[in-house]
Amino acid sequence: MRNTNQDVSTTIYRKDYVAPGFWVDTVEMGFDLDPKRTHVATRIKMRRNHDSSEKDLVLFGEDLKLHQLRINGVNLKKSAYTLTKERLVISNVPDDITLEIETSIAADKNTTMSGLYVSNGNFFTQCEAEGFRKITYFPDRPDVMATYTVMLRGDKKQYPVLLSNGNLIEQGDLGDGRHYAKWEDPFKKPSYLFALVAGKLVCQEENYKLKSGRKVLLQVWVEEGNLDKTQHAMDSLKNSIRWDEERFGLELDLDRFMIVATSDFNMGAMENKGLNIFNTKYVLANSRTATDIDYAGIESVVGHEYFHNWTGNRVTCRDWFQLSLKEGLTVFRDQEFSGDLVGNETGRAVKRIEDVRVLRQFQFPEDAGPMSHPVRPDSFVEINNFYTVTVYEKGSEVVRMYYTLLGHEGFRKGMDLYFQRHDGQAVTCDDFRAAMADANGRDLTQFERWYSQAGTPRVAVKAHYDAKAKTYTLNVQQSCPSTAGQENKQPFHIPFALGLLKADGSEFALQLAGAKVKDAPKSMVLELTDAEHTFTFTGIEQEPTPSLLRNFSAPVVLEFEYSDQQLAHLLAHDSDAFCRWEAGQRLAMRRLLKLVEAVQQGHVLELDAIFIEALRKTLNDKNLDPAFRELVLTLPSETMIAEEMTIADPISIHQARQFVRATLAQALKADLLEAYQNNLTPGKYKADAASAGKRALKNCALAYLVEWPDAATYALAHTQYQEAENMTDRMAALTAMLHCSTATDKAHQKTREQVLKHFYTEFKNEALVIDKWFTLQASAPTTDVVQMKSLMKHPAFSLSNPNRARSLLFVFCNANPARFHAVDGSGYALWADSVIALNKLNPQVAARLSRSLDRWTKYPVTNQALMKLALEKVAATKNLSKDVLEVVSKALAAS
Ligand code: B3K
Ligand code: ZN
Repeated sequence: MRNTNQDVSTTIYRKDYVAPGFWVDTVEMGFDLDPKRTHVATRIKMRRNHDSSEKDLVLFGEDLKLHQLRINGVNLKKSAYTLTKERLVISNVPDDITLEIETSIAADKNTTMSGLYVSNGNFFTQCEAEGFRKITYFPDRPDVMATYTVMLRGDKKQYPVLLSNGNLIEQGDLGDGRHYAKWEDPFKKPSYLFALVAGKLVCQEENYKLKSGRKVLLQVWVEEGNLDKTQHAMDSLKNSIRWDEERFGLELDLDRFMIVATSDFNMGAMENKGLNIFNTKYVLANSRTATDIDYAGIESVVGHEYFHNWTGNRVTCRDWFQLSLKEGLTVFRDQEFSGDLVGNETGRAVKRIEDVRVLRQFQFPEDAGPMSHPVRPDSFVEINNFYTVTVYEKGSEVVRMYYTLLGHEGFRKGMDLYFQRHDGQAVTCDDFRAAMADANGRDLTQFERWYSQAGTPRVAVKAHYDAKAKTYTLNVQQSCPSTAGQENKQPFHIPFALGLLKADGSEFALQLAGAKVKDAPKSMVLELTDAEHTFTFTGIEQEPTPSLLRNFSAPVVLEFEYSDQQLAHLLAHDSDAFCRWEAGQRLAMRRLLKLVEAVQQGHVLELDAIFIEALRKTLNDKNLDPAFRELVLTLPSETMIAEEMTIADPISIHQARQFVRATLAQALKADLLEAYQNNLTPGKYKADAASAGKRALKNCALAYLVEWPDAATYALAHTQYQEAENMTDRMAALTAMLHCSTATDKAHQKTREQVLKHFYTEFKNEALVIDKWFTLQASAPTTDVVQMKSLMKHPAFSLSNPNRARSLLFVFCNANPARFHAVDGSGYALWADSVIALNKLNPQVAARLSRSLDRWTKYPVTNQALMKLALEKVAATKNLSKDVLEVVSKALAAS
């Protein structure tokens, strides 16, 4: 690969960690806010860390104007320090110093949304991972923790609201049209948790009483006009506070907790101490503008950021390689929170299945692709590229495995010890593992491999039933494919949960040979530590159907040769909801893969009765939660099918999947209509799990029904669109009308154009709804590159707003595979041009988009060649950010 950009990026290795040369005790900052030139005066009290090998004072800084530099009151001459594009290094520094720095920032020119930036006239900051260095020179690394006092000064009219971390200790008028606010955060924190917000904002606030009786002030800040959309975020915050008290005994430590929403944000939200900054997508909701999925997303992200207050903020990461220490753990906590909040077992199971689906759809491909990395990476070029599904979602699975191995109480003991040992410290994943092990008297040495080895392990199971001896033997072998830089893998410590079903659907008591126990359980967790194990169960009167990897007890691929009958049996009876759902998915995947082959070979497509009847039974089973039935009825996505193939063929995959949908629609028409009618939710909109589950099943039925080319079912969707009283139903009807196989039929074209137009006009002032309008079209099977280009010219489209860019471009590249992978390469050309354009504006967002070609070696050779060309075009672009360069270089290295 010819790459002129290679020299600009340096790889940083975990093994090179050196403790900071200086500790910081206090930071005082003064901001004079002006979009063109914000002046920042910083006073830092520092002392030498005698245990460090770093003798110079190393400060990081980027895109800053340096005006003054003083040590202990004395101005430093230029010759006294070395200033490069990214660092300020001062030698021969005394052990105890007060460092004073004056810098200025052009926040209005900052399109990266990292550091201090302006959005819609208001100031925001984003400092994780390394944005604080765009505000002042600082030892901007997470192991340097200090207390902060912040003075904000700004124009009263432009910036009536001035917020920073911690508690407001003073505010007043400056007499010159400006005012000030002084904030003090009593807790030591790393610089990445610093935040300020200034501008025209309004808030919903509430005094809230903690379990201990202490009163705190909760605020949700938004732009004027959005106060009718903050209640759900506020409720979610209160639920989070209560949950963390009850489940983990963790109390909110500040007197005030603020959430601020902005429409310009690189990701979902940020856990700055006491001043969480959120993407509007995860704050604003009312029934008119937000769907059930949006409501659930808000609840989990509000929870996630709140839970960081302990897992991330009070105990933080020593270095960025330890990112999963806070992210994996906090995702686990938010998943548990959402599961607990539903309040019943099925609800928990539904949440679990949804989370596993995300892991498989996004993390498994990442683990098998060029960006594959361990949960605790060994190296990176740009840390922002490592806020990945591996660090977050697989990281959460790793935490969940402790939970499964140690049990509810054992896990809690481990958490308690972790906080007892490390409150106020910056620590490592090893410290967390040690707390879990020590609190439970367990040896978790081997468990470390979950942090150090990349790749998705395979667990292959073979069964043997001995009718005479009444024994059932499972031979279990684990392996892990090699990944970039890791050829040979050592066995993992895998919790492997299972049960054995009888023919009537009940379960055997599990008695392992040689270990007779009283009250043998019906479900047990085996611990796999070797490459191969054999387990024999006794007293098994008839050949059982094994229910394996219950509740998805480890992030692995399970290989077992199930017969269709066994799968249908599990789908009908398994007491483990995950395995029950999984059986349906296996039945579907098996057929989908065969059908893709049939499409490729031009054979007749057929769907068998076993599958159709199994789904009919589930659909009609009133004892099952509607939300669960919807999950079973949803076929594996096109991306999941592609991952199961050696060479993915997106167009055939799409055809095969659509064929299954249309055939099911035809065979189950009466059942689907009945499910539709039985799951209506008349009356006032309620976002609770039970109502959302009903809507999900009803709308899933509708999406199937419109697959059947029949004027009546199309009219059903149209009527639902017109009469919908909430966004969930409205959006579902619109999606059904636009995404069904018959969407190309001339017959309904006018109706479709009308509804799209109506939707736009109705919601043109609701940015988050207009994002949906773009998403709907970007993911429609009828939208090709030509239409994409015209959508990109729409006046409402903007590349510089991350939400908008994601709603159109990312969706097309990631969620419309049959069109994106068009054989002429037009999708790839659009991708390359967009990555290049975004790179100039916002490298973090550009790097995310550049991940869309990760799996390029999996496609037919003609596609591969075109994808490679597109990747090379991006790689050769002048002034390419290290963010994008790292991703495309790794992709190209996979050839
Ligand atoms: N910690 C932030 C993510 C920051 C991403 C920086 N590129 C949000 C979260 O995980 O809660
Ligand atoms: Zn997080």
